[in-house]
Amino acid sequence: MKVNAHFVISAAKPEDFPPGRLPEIAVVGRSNVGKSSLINTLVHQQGLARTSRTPGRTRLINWFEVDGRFHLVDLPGYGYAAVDRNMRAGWQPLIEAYLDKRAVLAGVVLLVDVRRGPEEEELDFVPWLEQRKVPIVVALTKADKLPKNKRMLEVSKAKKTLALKRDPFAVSAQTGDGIDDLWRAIDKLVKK
Ligand SMILES: Nc1nc2c(ncn2[C@@H]2O[C@H](COP(=O)(O)OP(=O)(O)O)[C@@H](O)[C@H]2O)c(=O)[nH]1
Ligand SMILES: [Mg+2]
Repeated sequence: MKVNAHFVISAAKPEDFPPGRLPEIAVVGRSNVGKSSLINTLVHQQGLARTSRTPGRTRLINWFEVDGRFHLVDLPGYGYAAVDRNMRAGWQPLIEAYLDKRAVLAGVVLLVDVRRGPEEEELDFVPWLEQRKVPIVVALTKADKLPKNKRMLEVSKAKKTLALKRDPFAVSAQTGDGIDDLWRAIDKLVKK
């Protein structure tokens, strides 16, 4: 499947958010969970979203246009910097400002490291989004790090912990596992 994607703009504060021209799918998760890598793999363009071995590097929101149809939005990671620690839900004000006010937001892809499973931030985050009627798709990242049987166990554990209606996806940006299924889910959100 050929995907056309390009970088649109970055913003460090709400005043700099671009006008909402297309539906947006926001990719959210802890620093280093694999947000940028997943975006690159989804659009088959390594190096589009910058990836880093050093957690907490991306402090900006980045917009990527996909097939002239929607925007994938790479949000800053939460749960790493010391400044986050005292914040109630642990995600940063910029993320909250975006998610709370974005009229074109079609859904959130919440990423959780398959080896860590959902933690306090995600337990807060899911109901926070549900309250705002934002559709959520949960994906467990770095699935290549676990054998298939352990992955499936983590999938059902995460579903239960986060009280999800459907199974989260187990995905790997490295092997491409689960990427097609995640694409279909994103596509549905965009078309809604
Ligand atoms: N094994 C494996 N490593 C991954 C995968 N996705 C990301 N990583 C690694 O995890 C680190 C953080 O990835 P990045 O995409 O920058 O995370 P972000 O901070 O959430 O944007 C990098 O070293 C990536 O190479 C994956 O699917 N499998
Ligand atoms: Mg990143």
